Amino acid sequence: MSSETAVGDFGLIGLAVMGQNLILNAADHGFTVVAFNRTVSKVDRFLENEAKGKSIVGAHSIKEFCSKLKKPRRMMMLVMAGKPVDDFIELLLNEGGIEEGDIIIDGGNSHYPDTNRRTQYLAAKGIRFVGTGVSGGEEGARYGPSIMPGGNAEAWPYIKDVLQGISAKSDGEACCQWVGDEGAGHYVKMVHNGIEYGDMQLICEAYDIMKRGLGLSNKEMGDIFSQWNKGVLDSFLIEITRDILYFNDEDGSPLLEKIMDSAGQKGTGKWTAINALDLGMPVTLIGESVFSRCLSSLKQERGRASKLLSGPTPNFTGDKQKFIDDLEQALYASKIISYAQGFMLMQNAAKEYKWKLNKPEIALMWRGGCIIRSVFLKDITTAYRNNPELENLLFDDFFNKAIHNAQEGWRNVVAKGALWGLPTPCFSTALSFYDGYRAENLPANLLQAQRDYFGAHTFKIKPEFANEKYPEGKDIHVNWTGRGGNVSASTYNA
Ligand code: NBP
Repeated sequence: MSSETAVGDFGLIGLAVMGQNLILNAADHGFTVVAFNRTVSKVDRFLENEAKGKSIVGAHSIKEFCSKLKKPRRMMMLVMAGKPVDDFIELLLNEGGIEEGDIIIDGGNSHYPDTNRRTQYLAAKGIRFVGTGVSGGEEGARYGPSIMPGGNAEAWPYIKDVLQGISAKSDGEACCQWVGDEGAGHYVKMVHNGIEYGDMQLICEAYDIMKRGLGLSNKEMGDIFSQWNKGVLDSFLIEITRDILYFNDEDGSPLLEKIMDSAGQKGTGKWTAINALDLGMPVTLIGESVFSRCLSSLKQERGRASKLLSGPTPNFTGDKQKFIDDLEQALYASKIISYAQGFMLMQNAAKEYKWKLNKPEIALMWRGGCIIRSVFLKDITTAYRNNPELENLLFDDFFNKAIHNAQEGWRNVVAKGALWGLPTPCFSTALSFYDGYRAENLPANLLQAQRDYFGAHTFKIKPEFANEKYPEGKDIHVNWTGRGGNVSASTYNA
């Protein structure tokens, strides 16, 4: 095909909900987009309908797709994560005729180790690979998602105009910045999704307490979420929860109460929790939010357990409005903990994987376009802009004060949940983390003693008790019973 046909500024493979909307978004921003899809009939359907009259051209083969793109080619895939991404890479290499310097962007929810592998594989062939998180669902893709690109940094100057052009803006700043090397973009998107799991579960716990603990109607709960959306909790997820609570079915009753209480998941929350375990980071809130979905999915078994296992019945007395204010504080404080944990994880991953992550920019990228967008992320951006080396979000003055002020209400809610027999896994784990994190002394001394008692796993002595018998910094084993030997196990941490 002649070079006159190379009209495309940007190519997109994958015409499902995300791909189609991102193409329309890019066309609105003045880019000529070339569209392709595995099932080619979808290309024509798209061109005849949504894409009609726009600067969008179709391709019916991968060769045609590549030939219609200006060089260096800028191509994005929005296909199901996993094998389809590898298959398309091979097609582009073997049949598309892509060349050195061309750029392939994977915008799907790929697992970051796959992105590490693909970046290296393609770099060896002179192809620049970028793995980017895209968040915001259908509407975000159409009008401005949060975009988190990472991978081969050489690609960034060539794709910055397109990605920042189509991304959401927050206070005039693009919610799209270069995240870091290899799988860093997909890693940050994974943590974003984990945090999204946590935010959603926290809201569900507040709903449960209002419904079963306070006996509020859906309209009353909708009014409360509407109120909360004007304060510190102002966010997309609080806003849609308000709308869901107000939504009535045709028979006039709330649709929400007809929906099966068994949650699904597509894996990104689980990946975050597994990675936190691998890195030894106490990201407890995301972990609990994943387990909460698992527990909910045991619907049949829970039905049987509800008839066999006893517990208290919620019985609220006192000032309802005061308790609702406490609940708002519990949600706010737990959310602060969740984000603090998420940033602890990313900070550690950056160290472990030797990425240079830009924390203020990450918070900025999440401020608009994505599912966890909120006013609160502006405060996180400010905290990290004030001090990019901030050891922990909780050490920032603003958040330190915020969590201090929220404590009384937070503790009251967790205590009432326990007394009423209502589960609050994320409120509770957030509070336990907070109390553990701020404790200079934890009972891990006993744990170490137990480990040494039964397995000769050794312990270290507190510096103030060090002496000749118990030297400071050394691995010590004691013969606790007089029966064991003096040989200790080798010391390593898994
Ligand atoms: P889907 O995740 O439903 O994927 C559909 C696309 O993948 C279609 O183009 C389909 O082609 C293609 N595909 C499949 Br399925 N199997 C294939 C295979 N074996 N080989 C080649 N192509 C294959 O689409 P989506 O919901 O638009 O999401 C796209 C990506 O963006 C995913 O990775 C998703 O996780 C991520 N994401 C989605 C959202 C969201 O809100 N939906 C948000 C953020 C990120 P076909 O038409 O021929 O079947």
